[in-house]
Amino acid sequence: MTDIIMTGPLMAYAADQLKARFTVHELWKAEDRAALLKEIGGKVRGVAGGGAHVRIDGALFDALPKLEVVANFGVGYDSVDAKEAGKRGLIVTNTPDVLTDEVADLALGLLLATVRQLPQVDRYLRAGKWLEKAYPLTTSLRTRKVGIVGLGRIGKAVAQRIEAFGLPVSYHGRTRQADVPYRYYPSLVEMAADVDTLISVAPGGASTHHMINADVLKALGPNGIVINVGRGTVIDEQALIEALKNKVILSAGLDVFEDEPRVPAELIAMDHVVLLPHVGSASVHTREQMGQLLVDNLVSWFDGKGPLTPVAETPWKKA
Ligand code: NAP
Ligand code: 8YV
Repeated sequence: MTDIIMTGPLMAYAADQLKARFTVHELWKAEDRAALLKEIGGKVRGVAGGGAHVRIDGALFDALPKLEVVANFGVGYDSVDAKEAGKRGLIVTNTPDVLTDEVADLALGLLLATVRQLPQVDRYLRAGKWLEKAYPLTTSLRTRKVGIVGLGRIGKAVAQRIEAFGLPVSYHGRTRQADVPYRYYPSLVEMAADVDTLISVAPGGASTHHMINADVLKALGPNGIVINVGRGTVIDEQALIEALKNKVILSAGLDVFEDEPRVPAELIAMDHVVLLPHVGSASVHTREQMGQLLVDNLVSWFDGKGPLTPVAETPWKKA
């Protein structure tokens, strides 16, 4: 059987299929990872990545001279050095589309939870405070103008849902998208000045690092709400904390953070934010579909049929 490495724990649904088809080495379980890599690295041809915040980069590729393919569990693959993989002739795959609606649903849930303070209201009832008086009136989704940062697959699904809620949508990205009716802003600061609600669905990596910074938050203004379901690194977290503390913006709903799973104590101490532990795709239904796509990519590759969903940096041309 072909040898592959799993860099982190995967759900049994996917892990069991991999174990039935491949000889699987569970890297994250090894007490001495370097020793394990030294022992088995020379025969490993595939990597199933994700789940343990392990970087898959040149150092790992160096330890795996026979490596052919890296299948990432997740559509975002900022933990994989795909450019380096491309240079070495490796293939990287991810899990697009199968999670789009789930993450868009979660983004809308997080937006509503943040605007109408649903977790705070729930805590209020449980604390018996309703018996004393009604919960104070909250801000509203009505009259809000939404700017989406990163109008890709998930961003477009978020936009459709926002439209269904009757709110105007605009967006910022590197390029204007074809066939969308939403206003495009080449400048993020200019979009932030014209809206009061930012929803970020942009990927991680160097090109988006801290693109939502102090200037963007200031432009968004005191009624501003920031929702992030993309990657934590897209927001300058320290600037966000300062903006929330100083009422530069109103509130934030965050599913992703700069240094997961660590969340700054200042954010945890704030009662006017909603914080989720990166659960955008975390339903049984969607995680099984992601797991299946990861497995299918590896099986297809080792059956000689090529990858199903290669990333842009490692395109695949059928011979
Ligand atoms: P996608 O279709 O590739 O969309 C990404 C969008 O971001 C594109 O519209 C792209 O537009 C834009 N973008 C890329 N680089 C940019 C830059 N430097 N500046 C501005 N915009 C930029 O990906 P997707 O399937 O929608 O997924 C988006 C991201 O969501 C993933 O990468 C992942 O990080 C995150 N995600 C999070 C969860 C969760 O659990 N919270 C789950 C799934 C995905 P242009 O190329 O035109 O700029
Ligand atoms: C996953 C995600 O939870 O697909 C992505 O990019 O962020 C999520 O769907 C994550 O990749 C699993 O670790």
